[in-house]
Amino acid sequence: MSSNPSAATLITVAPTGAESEKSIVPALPVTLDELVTTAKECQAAGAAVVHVHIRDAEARPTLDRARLRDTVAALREGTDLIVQLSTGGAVTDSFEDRLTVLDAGPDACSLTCGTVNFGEDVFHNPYPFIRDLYARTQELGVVPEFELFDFGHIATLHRLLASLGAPHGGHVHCDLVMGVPGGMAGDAATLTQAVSALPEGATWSATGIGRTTLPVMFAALAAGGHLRVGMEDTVSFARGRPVTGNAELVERAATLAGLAQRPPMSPGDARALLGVSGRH
Ligand code: KMH
Ligand code: ZN
Repeated sequence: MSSNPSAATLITVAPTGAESEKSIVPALPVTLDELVTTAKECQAAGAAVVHVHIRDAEARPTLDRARLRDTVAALREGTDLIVQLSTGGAVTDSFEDRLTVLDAGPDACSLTCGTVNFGEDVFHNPYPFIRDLYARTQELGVVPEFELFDFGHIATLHRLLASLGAPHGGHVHCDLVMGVPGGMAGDAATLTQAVSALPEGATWSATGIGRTTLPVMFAALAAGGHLRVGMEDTVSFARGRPVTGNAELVERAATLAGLAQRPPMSPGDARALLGVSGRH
């Protein structure tokens, strides 16, 4: 068991994602200004990490390198948040483009540990790609967060660590992404089982997609874990009530963490926990 209950709760905000459309979800931050504004608000509300997907001028998901670099620079300029770029991108992105995300010089990146059905789509992560991406994080000094959508992904994480060793920074931090149609269920029993299978000494956060958001958040707090929230994962605040902005999702997580006597962790403490050193 690797729950390592911490005195504080690391809150990651995933403000945009690659799936929701701006025309359908007007509150979704898609421009650089919108992203930086939401990131500042989320930091003030208790977030320590921002998990970043970017959009192009037409609000479509993109992995454009110059845009990624500008985004990293703007988030650093405007916030103290740990900047974690998504290497998952959209289901349509090539492996090559997903590898080059790291060239934008983020503090951290997501690293999904296996293929998963993703609604009507497939999110492809074959082992050779996972291995190459992980090796590149080690070369470039980027701290990975291991995204685990299903139990096989946990087995792959063990395999990866056994063959390539510890991540940059020396600490293993995972994110259980629960409730994706095709991945593990978003409920307390599944969370407990997944946590018990994580590598010894790992820390973890959890996020529940859509209507599993609240059950997963309560279960994660009860089990001593950290939290990820944001409009990448849910666009409803409550039944029939759309999210008005990412900050209210962070505020709710911070309130619940406070009630659990594990208030939000500062970005500085999060850097120490995750092994994120200086900025590139
Ligand atoms: N957009 C999903 C296909 C990640 O950011 O690393 C993948 C995803 C995971 O969001
Ligand atoms: Zn993502």
